[in-house]
Amino acid sequence: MNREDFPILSQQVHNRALVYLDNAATTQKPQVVIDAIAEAYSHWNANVHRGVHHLSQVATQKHEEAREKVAQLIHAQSSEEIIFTKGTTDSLNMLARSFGDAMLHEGDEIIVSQLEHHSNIVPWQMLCERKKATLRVIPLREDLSLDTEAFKGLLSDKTRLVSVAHVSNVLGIVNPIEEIIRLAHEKGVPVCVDGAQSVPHLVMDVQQLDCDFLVFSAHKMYGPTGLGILYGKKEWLDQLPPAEGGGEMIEHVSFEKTTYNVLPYKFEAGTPNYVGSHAFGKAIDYVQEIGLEQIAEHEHELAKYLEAQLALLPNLRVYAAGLPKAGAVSFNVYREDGVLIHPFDVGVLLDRQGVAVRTGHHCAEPLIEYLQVPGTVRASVALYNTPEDIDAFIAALKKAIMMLQ
Ligand code: C6P
Repeated sequence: MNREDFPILSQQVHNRALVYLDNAATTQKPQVVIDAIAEAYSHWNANVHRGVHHLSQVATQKHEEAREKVAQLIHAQSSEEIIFTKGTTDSLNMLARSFGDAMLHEGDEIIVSQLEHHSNIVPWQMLCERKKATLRVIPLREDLSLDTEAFKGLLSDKTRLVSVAHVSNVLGIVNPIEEIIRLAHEKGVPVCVDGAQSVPHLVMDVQQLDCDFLVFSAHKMYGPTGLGILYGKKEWLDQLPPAEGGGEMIEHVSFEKTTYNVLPYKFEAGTPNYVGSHAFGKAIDYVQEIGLEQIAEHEHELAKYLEAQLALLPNLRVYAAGLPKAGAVSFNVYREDGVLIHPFDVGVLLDRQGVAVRTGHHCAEPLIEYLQVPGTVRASVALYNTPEDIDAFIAALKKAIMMLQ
């Protein structure tokens, strides 16, 4: 699917055609996105929301058009609900700071799950330390799905927020986020969805999902690095304080009293990444032209094929086998004598054959510890991957396993 639009993919790595299966870490960029960055700096670079001059007006218009595109992408009610950040991690830290300052008190609780990325653990942990609050953790069932019965038991009148990944970056599984949101809302608790691994692979509708917050990164969806989104329902964003102070986020400043700007600018201190937002807008146009549903279907078929091919190999464990997945599959291989082959060794031998995968703890140490392994090998797909990529990966993996016996 449109592989030729991505110039980086036509290169060789270690004299082999590149097979890029590390898309959950970051996706490659189509030429339209690369061109958008060059175009911005070549033709209309100027600071936004500050100048009456022509270039500043053009830059402001492009930045705000991109915000509209993001709002449409996730079906937000209005672009006021779209805050540009530096990435998922920044969005979560901002929310922890803003929500935490306003809403959390000693003895309160925040719920995350066992399979979260560090970015959806550490900011809440730091907040809990500041506020003398407690972090609660949704456990996993034996099949590695979230234990929603246990989640019901964790929800209490002390719970202030639930923050859970929609799709696990390690396991690739799609969590029962609708059920989590429904159960939390029954208790009047808001939910933040970490969409870093879901927005690129699923059709996202925040109004239908009814999540209170959604965070994701542009770079995992064919956009530039250094740009992310914090979506929040307007009624929440209106009542939350800004997380950071500076230019852009103010209405009026004096030493006696500063008043804040309207949404979404209240949460955007300093010069924003307007070149990044413009380029992300082009990435959104690009995926919408292909069709988000078609992309989701293509990736679903690829991930299914990948899992089925892995299942044919002996002495290999696919994690969360058979559960609904979006984008990523994690596994480990064992020697014939039952000893685990270190995922780094597998990763290095795959790289030598031109295949890029991620190995290690994937910034989700609590999950890896729970699995009682040093890490996993993770292959993750994007719209430009093909069944031939999977075949090349499996052939390279077979060779690697043979060498590591
Ligand atoms: N996961 C991976 O290889 P940033 O780095 O801010 O763009 O995204 C952080 C993040 C948060 N939540 C989830 C579910 C994620 O997958 C990630 C990023 C990459 O799995 C890089 S560690």
